[in-house]
This record gives sequence, C-alpha cells and structure tokens, in this order.
Amino acid sequence: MAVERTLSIIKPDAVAKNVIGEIIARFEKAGLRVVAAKMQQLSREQAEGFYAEHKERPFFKDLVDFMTSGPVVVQVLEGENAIVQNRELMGATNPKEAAPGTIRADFAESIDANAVHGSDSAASAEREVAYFFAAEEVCARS
Ligand code: RTP
Ligand code: MG
Repeated sequence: MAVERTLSIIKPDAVAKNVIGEIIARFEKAGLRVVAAKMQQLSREQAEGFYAEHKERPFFKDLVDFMTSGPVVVQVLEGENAIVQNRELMGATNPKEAAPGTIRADFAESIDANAVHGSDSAASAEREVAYFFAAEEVCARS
C-alpha cells in the first residue's frame, strides 16, 4: 500500500468543543502523522472555493455559513492508505449514521456541524492540500 497525504479539517463545532487534541489523537493512534497544520478563520471566499464542487447544492449556503462561523484547524495527514483511512476514522457524513467509535459518532452534532472534513479521493486530496499549503509548508515524516 502506498504512503498518501490527505487534507483534514477540524471544523468550527469541534474547535468550539475543545476536542482538537482528542481528534488528532485518533489520527495518531491509527498511524497517521500530521505533516502540516494551522488554525485559521476561513473567509467566505476561501470556504466557497474549497467546497466549490457543492456550489449548486441546496445546502451550500449553510455549509459556507457553518465553515466560517469560527476558527478551524487545517492539517495534512500522511500515512499508508491515508485518504481512505481518514474517511473511515471520520465516519459517515451524518453523525446519526456514523459507526460507533468514529469521530463523527463521538463528537458531531448534526449533518451540518459534523466535526471534521477529509479528502474523498486522491484527486481531491491533491487539490485540497495545495489549496491550503505551499509545498514547503508540508514536512515529510515517513
Ligand atoms: P466533508 O466534505 O466536509 O468531509 O464531508 P463529506 O465528504 O462527508 O460530505 P460532502 O457530500 O462532501 O458534503 C460536504 C458537507 O456538506 C454538508 N452536507 N449537508 N444537508 C445535506 O444534505 C448535506 N449534505 C452534505 C455536510 O456538513 C458535509 O460535511
Ligand atoms: Mg466531501
């Protein structure tokens, strides 16, 4: 299996709940390494650009409102099979459907305030990492 990189965002609800460390611990315990990280208040423009694929969806405005409602922690995770592994650790988009023990089952309130984002494919991961980080801001650790 290949070493991959994926973009993770700890969303405003989880930052407000003060569970940044608990969420990062899940990644570390699963063997993923943080290779870039920053806390940031997203502008509407940044959130809209990041979620551009959902621009025509009915929930787009709510999504942008939520993602700009407070600071987020943006990280690059590196490890074997990191993209799928991160999605498995996160659990389903709707926390009511998320498997027990997943981040969303344990920390998310609703489909809107769902604690974390994770890239959903290799192409998304490449775009999303470059959206937030310059190449020199990502520190290889493997
Ligand atoms: P994310 O991109 O944030 O990691 O979440 P995801 O892949 O699990 O879900 P996605 O389909 O990409 O949707 C992005 C975010 O939009 C909100 N959403 N609301 N009301 C709805 O039907 C609905 N569907 C999606 C969620 O907050 C989701 O995380
Ligand atoms: Mg998504």
